[in-house]
Amino acid sequence: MRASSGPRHISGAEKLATADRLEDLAAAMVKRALEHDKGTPDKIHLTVEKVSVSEIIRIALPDIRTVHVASVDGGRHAALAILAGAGVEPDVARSVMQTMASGAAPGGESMRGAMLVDAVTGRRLENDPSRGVRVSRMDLDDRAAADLRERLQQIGLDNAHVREALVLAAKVLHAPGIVAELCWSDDPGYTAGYVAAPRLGYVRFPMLKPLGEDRGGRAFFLAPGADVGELYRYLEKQVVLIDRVGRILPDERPHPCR
Ligand code: WAQ
Ligand code: MG
Repeated sequence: MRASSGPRHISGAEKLATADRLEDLAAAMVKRALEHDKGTPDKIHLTVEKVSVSEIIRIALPDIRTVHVASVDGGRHAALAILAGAGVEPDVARSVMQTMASGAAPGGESMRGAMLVDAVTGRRLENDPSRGVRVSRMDLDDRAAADLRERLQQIGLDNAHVREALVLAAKVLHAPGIVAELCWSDDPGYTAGYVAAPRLGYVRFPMLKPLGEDRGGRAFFLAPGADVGELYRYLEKQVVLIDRVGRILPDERPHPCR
């Protein structure tokens, strides 16, 4: 589903389901589009595509932990340290964060999808800087979904932002040539964001942007020489079903000396 108001992207969501659930799912997606925090859309796209079971890759969710930062600056500082640890050049991480904060699409709006960035040179590699790359065709299976909700409930984090971000990050972390992902929401009421990396898992920061701010985004940092065409194919087309959850690791405080 993708909802917009004039040129402005409002919300989007991806699901995988069996054909018998299609009608209910379509209704739920329309309802969701109409009830978004960012406003009422004047256009809702529903795209339904048949995929065959033989195309499906099954993977696990990443481990998840929260770093309890006390401010947006603290959050961004801690996120930069994690990105550097994952192999993103510090200057590149800083500049991408700055771009995201000021709206990564031309005109200073949020992009509809994600930036693709060379983790060493900082070069932007996406074909269209307004759209970016949109990750699609991924979801949890029923058992993993129930398992995830139960575990997230225990730590007070069972909300759609967290569940869907984990699913998207899981697919991204399995992509060829991915070094790390940086994300924070474009919903004005949701300040949390995360850094994800293959060896570190999903690291959340409750504050990565100020309350009321609607510029959000995603950046996928790539190893130099990564095959951008293959990455597009994987992120947009490969069907990925998540059948296992990851661990929930203990909460952390930011390291004061970093
Ligand atoms: N593919 C690529 N980029 C996307 C996609 C997608 N399918 N969906 C959204 N984006 C980009 C786009 O630029 C949005 O502006 C931006 O990401 C944010 O999207 O642990 O809610 O759906 O507490 O607003 C993360 C923290 C929440 C969750 C992320 O993202 C937590 C969130 P949103
Ligand atoms: Mg949003």
